[in-house]
Amino acid sequence: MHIATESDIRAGRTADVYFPRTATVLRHFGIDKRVTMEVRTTTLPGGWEWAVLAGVGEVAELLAGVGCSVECMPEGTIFFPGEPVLTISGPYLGFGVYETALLGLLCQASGIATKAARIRLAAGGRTVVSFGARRMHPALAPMIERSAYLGGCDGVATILAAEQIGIPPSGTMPHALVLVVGDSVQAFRMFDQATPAEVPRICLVDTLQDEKFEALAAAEALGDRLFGVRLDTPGSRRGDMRALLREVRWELDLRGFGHVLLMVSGGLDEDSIPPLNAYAQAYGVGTAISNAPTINFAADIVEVEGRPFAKRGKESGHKNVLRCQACDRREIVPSATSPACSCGGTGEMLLQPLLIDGQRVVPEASAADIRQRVLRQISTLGLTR
Ligand code: PCP
Repeated sequence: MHIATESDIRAGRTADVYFPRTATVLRHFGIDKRVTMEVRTTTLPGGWEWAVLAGVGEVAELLAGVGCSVECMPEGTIFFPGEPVLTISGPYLGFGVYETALLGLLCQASGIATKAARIRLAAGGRTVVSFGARRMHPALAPMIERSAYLGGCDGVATILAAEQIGIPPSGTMPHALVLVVGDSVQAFRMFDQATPAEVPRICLVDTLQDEKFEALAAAEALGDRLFGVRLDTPGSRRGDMRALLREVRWELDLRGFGHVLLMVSGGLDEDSIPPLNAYAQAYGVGTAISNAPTINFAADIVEVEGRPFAKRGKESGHKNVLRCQACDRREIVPSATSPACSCGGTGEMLLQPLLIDGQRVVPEASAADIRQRVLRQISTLGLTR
């Protein structure tokens, strides 16, 4: 397969070639200087005003044992354009070759987590399941689905990702089951009979007949055991998805199947979800999350041998982000600043030590805790899409 192994990455074999060439030049002339490198982005894709930092755990793994020190916002922190999210200090030759890899780890995971958080906001309290592993290289499925979960998805579809997160995988049934069995109701019954009891019975009701009649047939076949129906209505049949859901809801309720939830999937994104919220209780979102825009973080040297020094267009100096606990103001400050706000309130520095001389100094939080951190900030900061 066309994938790099962990040892390829650690050996610098996924680096842009100019980094190892730079190391060769510096070594040839016996130059190695202590630098501070800063990771930040000045803009976010699609006019986003905020983003979710993800990929930190993998950066810590990548740089563990490398003789550098890292300060970082905790994984799951909401950040804004211009704010440094991570700084690395140490001899350049120790970590410079990892620039490509560490940016890739942060850029993709943060883009996915941010998109998932935006979908979370669009869906309100309704269930959102990550369905997008199939759109990406399978080697990335655990990272993609973990990032989706951190951003606020309630569940993930693939087995290994769920296992690594520590939650059961979420799934309903594919069209393949109905087609191979050859009849919807028979497939619903077989699914019910042969699937472990702990799996919620959610029948896919768009394969062969109209969604309303398949939903009613599923409800009549499974009765109280039917947890929900999923509408993955093909694009060619989507006249008015909201009206279709309203009709299915009405017909189920009329016959005493009010307990059956409606799940929608297929081509959903943050703008197509809110109109469906009146009737849908769950969404499966694929491409919009797994193919989220990447966050274009840059890594720039801002200090050399303890002196502020940066390229044109970049503020020099080792920095941090001060957030005031009293007035909530955020300010980019020199890292040596005392954590006090001009309002008189106590501030906290958002970038905290992650690695000191290559040793991790804070344990990795669980995916569930990071996800809660994201959801808490979205609420306390009053973030909107
Ligand atoms: C879902 C649906 C979407 C897939 C998931 C991801 O698959 O068909 O195409 O959604 P996206 O459009 O947001 O990327 P199933 O209905 O389970 O697919 P299948 O036809 O394989 O049964």
